Amino acid sequence: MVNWSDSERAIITDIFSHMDYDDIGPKALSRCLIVYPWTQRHFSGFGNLYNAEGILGNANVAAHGIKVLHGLDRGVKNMDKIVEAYAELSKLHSEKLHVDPDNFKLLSDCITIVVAAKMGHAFTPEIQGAFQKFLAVVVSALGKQYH
Ligand code: HNI
Repeated sequence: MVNWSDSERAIITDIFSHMDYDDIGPKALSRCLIVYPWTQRHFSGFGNLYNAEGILGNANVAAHGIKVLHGLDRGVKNMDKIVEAYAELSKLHSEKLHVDPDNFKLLSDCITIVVAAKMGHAFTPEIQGAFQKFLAVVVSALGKQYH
């Protein structure tokens, strides 16, 4: 089990209570698809992913980015049982979607970068540490049903 300090809990709760899902979600997913183009293979039904401009203007990518970012809410609400909270999503990504679990880390790094860009100087090392720890625990949980 992961131990969370009071300050880590407070930081995570605070970041998500101010999260602009509709802005961060699309930016993070589109960045992932542009920076790591092999991740595009899972979204062939989403329409125009031909270049960065197409990806950034793609409404399906934007909507899915919001959905994925909201997928972190269950972790925020269940910080002491994150593995259980992600069991179903892990199974879905493994058995049905066949997403390589290495890609979870890539997307989580894109989420960090976009949140950092938005927060600017307020994204202190302490906040980065708590946020990336949270994402690492979610990424690990998402990989748990792979075998
Ligand atoms: Ni992911 C569907 C959450 C990473 C490809 N994904 C979802 C859904 C959630 C979700 C929530 C919706 C499930 C449902 O409808 O029941 N995905 C997350 C989270 C992460 C993540 C929290 C990591 C932080 N997913 C990824 C990555 C890829 C990915 C890295 C591929 C590179 N996800 C998918 C695909 C779907 C999906 C594909 C189904 C899309 C659709 O609607 O067709």
